[in-house]
Amino acid sequence: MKHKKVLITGFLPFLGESLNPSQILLENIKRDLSLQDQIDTLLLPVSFQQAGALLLQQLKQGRYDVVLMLGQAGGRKRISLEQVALNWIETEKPDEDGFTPQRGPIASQSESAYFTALPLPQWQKLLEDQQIPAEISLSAGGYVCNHIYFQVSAAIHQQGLATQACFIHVPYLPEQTVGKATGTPAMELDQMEKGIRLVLKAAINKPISK
Ligand code: PCA
Repeated sequence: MKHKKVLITGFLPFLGESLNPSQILLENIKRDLSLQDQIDTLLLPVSFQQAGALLLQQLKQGRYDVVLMLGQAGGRKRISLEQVALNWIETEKPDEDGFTPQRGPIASQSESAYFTALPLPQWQKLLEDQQIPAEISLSAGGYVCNHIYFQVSAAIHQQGLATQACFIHVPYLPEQTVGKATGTPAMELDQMEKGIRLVLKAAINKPISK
């Protein structure tokens, strides 16, 4: 059986946080020698201008069957498998370049949205069977994560770069909730990592159908 080649991305910390769980997950997975031949990793800045450009550059260099993008969604309780990449920016918060883009479409000539073709219900079940809280989410937000998800999805559909993509948001780590409102949800790193590895394994082992 031919294995798939997967590109996994994560983000640096943003908006005053001292860490980003997606960066830690990426670094832990990168250290796993058993995955060396099947994955490439790319850490991205939380920048509207740079993140998508860096990612598209990487997609032009390698041949990837699947792109898994990881990011933090503070306030969420579960690992969120993002179904939709929306052609829209909506944020009042600046990125790490200090840039706050205006509300509006990302690419006015493109589709309004792209839906991932990856089997999110199967992935959700895979995680829930291991008692890892997971959900299918219909919005990756209006900030940098959705921005790269849309750019990658558009590149897949318009230029044939890579084959399939999915964005996965993870909650805060417990230490990030210190100083935030009581009851701010979080997930332990071990549980997050187990979940992401399950998805990664499913993405890698799925035989190439064409
Ligand atoms: N989360 C942000 C950007 C970087 C990250 O980890 C988002 O959800 O857009």
